[in-house]
Order: sequence, then C-alpha cells, then structure tokens
Amino acid sequence: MDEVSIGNRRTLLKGIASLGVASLTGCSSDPPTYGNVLRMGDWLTYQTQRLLLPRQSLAREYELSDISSTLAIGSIDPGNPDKSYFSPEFGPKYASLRKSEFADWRLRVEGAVLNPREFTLTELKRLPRRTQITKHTCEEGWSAISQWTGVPLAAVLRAAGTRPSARYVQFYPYDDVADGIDMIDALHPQTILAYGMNGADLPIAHGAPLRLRVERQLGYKSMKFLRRIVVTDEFDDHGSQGWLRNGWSWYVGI
Ligand SMILES: Nc1nc2c(c(=O)[nH]1)N[C@H]1C(S)=C(S)[C@@H](COP(=O)(O)O)O[C@H]1N2
Ligand SMILES: [Mo]
Repeated sequence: MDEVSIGNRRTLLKGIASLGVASLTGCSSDPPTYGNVLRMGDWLTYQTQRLLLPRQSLAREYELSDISSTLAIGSIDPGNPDKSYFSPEFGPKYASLRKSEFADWRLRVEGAVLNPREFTLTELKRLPRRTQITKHTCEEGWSAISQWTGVPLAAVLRAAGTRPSARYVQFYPYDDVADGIDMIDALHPQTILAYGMNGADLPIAHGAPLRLRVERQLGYKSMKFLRRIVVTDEFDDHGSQGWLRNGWSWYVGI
C-alpha cells in the first residue's frame, strides 16, 4: 500500500470513527489488528461492516439444485507429515484419531466459560441442528455452493456457559494454524460447527470430523479439523499461527 492511500484511509477513518463511537457504544469495537498502521484498513472494514449491516443479517441460502462441486483447499490432511501445515504436536494425533473413525475425538471448549468441558461427536449431534446451503468464497478467487449440517456455535457456547466478559472465540485445529472471530459472528444463527456436508459425514479433506462455518466472511475463517475452542475476553491475531502471516486480514466480511 502506498503512502497516499494510507493518508486517505486515515482521513476516512476519522469520519467513520466519530460515527462509530456514537452508534457502537457498548459493543466490541476494538481494532481487530491494532498497533500497526498498515492494518488500519482492516479496522476500517470491520467498523464499517459492523456499522452498516444488521448484526443478524443472514448470508444468502441456496436450493439443493444449486450445489456445486467444492474444491478442498489449504490443509486437506493434517495427518500427512509432508504437508507444509503439518503440526508435529497434533498431526500424529489426527492420524491416529482418523484410524478409529474419530470415535475417540473430542472437542475441548474452555477459556471464559463457566463449565469448561469436552464434547463427543454424539453429544454435539444431540444439540440443536441446522442445515444450510451456502456459498463458500475463497480468497484465491473461487467459490462453491455446498450444504452444511451442524450445531450452531451459539448452542455449544450456551452449553459451556459463556462468561459476560467474553468477546472473542478462538479456534485451534489439528494442523498448524489458529484463528478467531468476534461474538457477533460467533452468535450469528448461520455460524455452525459442521459435521455433515452435502448429506454425508464431513469428508477428511473438508475438515472431518468438525469444522466451523462463518458464512459472512471469506473462506479461510471457516476453520477445518477442529480440536479446541477457547473463549477469550481479549483479541488475539495468533501471530505466526494466524492467517495474518499470509498477509490476510483478520476480518474479511462479505
Ligand atoms: N484447519 C484449516 N482450516 C482451513 C484451512 C486450512 O488450511 N486449515 N484453509 C482455509 C481456506 S483458505 C479455505 S478456502 C477453506 C477451504 O475449505 P474446503 O477445503 O472445504 O473447500 O478452508 C479454510 N479452513
Ligand atoms: Mo481459501
């Protein structure tokens, strides 16, 4: 980004910020990537979207006949040590869980919750269920429509008892990344932890046994291969494990 556009953004920022203070009082409006002037653009995108869109506005949902074939991209097998996203700590665990068809897999939910706990897949399937046909849009320029079935993240957070101080939810998978979303997206009705895709169990390449779907942001926010969820009071960009290492924004609303 050149200096001129930073300057323009700053000027714009002032206008938006004064608007923002007036209308966002009491909600989480910290800059998602504070402390870095080159990241001010992210903050502007975040604030503007949060200002303009009703909080619970739904992403478009499609018909069964709209379903298209979906690429599997990024990490497609956390158990493969030859891949760049392989985690020496969690990759081997994934490989062994997969051998027993995820019978021993658990989702750990902890942090700013009253009842930190683990969920089996069966327990998650007993919670409320939502099926949605949505379009996945990847930062690389492709998109695809699929049907996703899972439990609303809000239901899981309710079961764990989110503390009132909580503002973000962080996701840790079996490959070497980590990411988070704010409470507005976490509690959105279309934000689900999906265990099914197109009427079948979630395939390995698409994030088995459980992945996140965040329908109002770009595809990389929909973390696959989940093992742990941590509710936090503070923002976290996850440093070298976050997508920011690729130069990608923390907030990518669409
Ligand atoms: N754990 C994990 N989740 C991930 C990724 C990844 O590499 N690891 N890639 C992301 C990106 S860039 C995209 S576009 C989608 C791809 O989802 P799909 O493979 O189901 O198409 O997963 C996202 N979630
Ligand atoms: Mo992507």
